[in-house]
Amino acid sequence: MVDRLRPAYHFLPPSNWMNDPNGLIQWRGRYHLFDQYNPNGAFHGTIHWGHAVTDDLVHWRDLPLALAPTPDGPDKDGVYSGCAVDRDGVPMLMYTGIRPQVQCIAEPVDPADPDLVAWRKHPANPVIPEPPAGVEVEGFRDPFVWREADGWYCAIGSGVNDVGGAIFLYRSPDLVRWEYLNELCRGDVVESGRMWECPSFLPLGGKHVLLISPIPLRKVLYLVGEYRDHRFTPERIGIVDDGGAYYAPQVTRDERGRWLMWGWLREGRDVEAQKAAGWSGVMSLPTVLSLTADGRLAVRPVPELEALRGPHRGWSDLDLAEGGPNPLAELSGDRLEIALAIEPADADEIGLSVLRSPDGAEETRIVYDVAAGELWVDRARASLDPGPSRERRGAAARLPPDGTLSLRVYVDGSVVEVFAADGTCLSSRVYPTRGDSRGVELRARGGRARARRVDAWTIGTIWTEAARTIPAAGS
Ligand code: DQQ
Repeated sequence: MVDRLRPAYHFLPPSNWMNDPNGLIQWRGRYHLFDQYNPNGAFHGTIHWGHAVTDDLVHWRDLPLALAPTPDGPDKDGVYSGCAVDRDGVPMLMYTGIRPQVQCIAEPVDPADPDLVAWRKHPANPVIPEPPAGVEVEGFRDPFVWREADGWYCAIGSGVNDVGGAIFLYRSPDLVRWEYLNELCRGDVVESGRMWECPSFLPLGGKHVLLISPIPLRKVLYLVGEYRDHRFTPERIGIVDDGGAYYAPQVTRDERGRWLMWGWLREGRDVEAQKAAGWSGVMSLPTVLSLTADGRLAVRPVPELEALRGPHRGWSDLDLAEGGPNPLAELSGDRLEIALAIEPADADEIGLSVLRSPDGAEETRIVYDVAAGELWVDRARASLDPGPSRERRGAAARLPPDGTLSLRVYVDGSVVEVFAADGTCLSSRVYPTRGDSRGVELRARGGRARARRVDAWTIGTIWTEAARTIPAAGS
C-alpha cells in the first residue's frame, strides 16, 4: 500500500530513522548530504552517517552509509553530528563520538571518487578529547569548521551549567592538532536555553550569523552580530523557522557563493506511530540564506526546485469574500507547490487550507492575520487521528510596501512548508487520515480580498535510485 504520508520530494532515507543534516559540502560540483541515521529502525539509536548526493539540488541518489560506530572506538556508541570541509583539495569530515562526547575526523578512502562513497577514520581520533578545563558543561558536540588565514577554526556546541548555552572555539593547522582559544559566544539560559546543539557560523551581509538549536527550546535560533578577535557579539536574536518541526539545520557555501541550509523536520506523531510507518524524519527543502535590509535572517527555497514542477494550473484576479465560493475547488493533491499573491484589501484574515477533506473535517489551515501581521499554521483539524500534535504555530511576517501577501506553500504527504516573501518560514508536520483529504481552499474572512495570482503545480519525486547499505563495522 502506498504510504501517502511519506514525502516524495523532500529528502529522507529509504527506511528507518533520520535526524540532523551533516557534512554538507559541494565537492567538484556535486552536493553531498550526510545525515544522522539509525539502520536498526525508525527510532533514535545506533547513529550512523547516511549519505546522498545531488548534482542539481533536486534529484538525489542515496549512497551506502558513510560512517558506522567503530567497536571500542571513540564513536562506539554513535557517530553524532558534524560537518565537512575542503582541506587542501581533500574533503574531510569532523563529527562527535559519544560517551564521552569527543570530536573525531574522517577522510575519504579515495578522494578521486566523485561520490566519496568510502570513508576512513583518522588514527589520531579523538582529535579533541575533552571540553575545555575549568568549566562545568552540559554537552560538547556538533563541530562546525571553517578556514581563516591562520588556520582551521572549529565551533563546538555546549552549555555552561547554570549559565546558558555556549560555543567553544578551537584552532588547528591541520584538523588533527587543536588548541582551545576561547568561548565564541555564551547565552543566557532564560533567553536561549541551557545547551546549544548544532552550531553553524557564517559571514552574511556584512555581519556574522550563528545558528543554534538550544535545549530545551525545540526550535532553532539565529544570532546576528559582529565577529572580532575570535569572539562573536550578538546584536539581535530571532527564530529561524517557527513551524514547530524544524531543528538542527546546517549550512554550506556552494560554488556559486550561496549559503545553503537544510534542517531536520521532526515527526509530530508518537514513537509507536513512527515505528509502525517504518520511517521517521525528513529533511527540509534546500533553502538559501540572506540578511534583510533591517537585519533579519531570510530563508527562501532554492530556485532549482522549480525543476520539480509538473502539471500547472493558474488563476488571475480572484475575488475572495467571506462565505463566497472556493476558487481553488478544482485543485487537489498531496504533492503540490502553491504560489499566492494576494491583496488583503479590507479582509481580516486570508486562509489557505490544504490536505482538506470535502467536508472540512480534516484540513491544515495556513492563515495570515492581516491586523497582527502574523502568519500561522493551524493544525487543529489537520488529522482525525487524536495522536499527532495539533499545536498552532505562527510568526510575524511583514508585507512589502504595496501590501501584497506573497506565499509559497509546499505540500508533500506529511510535510507542509510555508515561505513568505519577507523570508519568514514555517515548517509543519501533519498526518491526515482520510483518502479524500487532498483538497485546497482559499478564503478571506472579515472582508474582501483579491488574489492577483495563484499558481499551483503538481510536484514530482526527487529519487533516481536508492541504495543505502551498511558498511563493514569499523570502516
Ligand atoms: N542530534 C545529534 C547530536 C545533536 C542532536 C544526535 C541534535 O549530535 O546534538 O543524533 O538533533
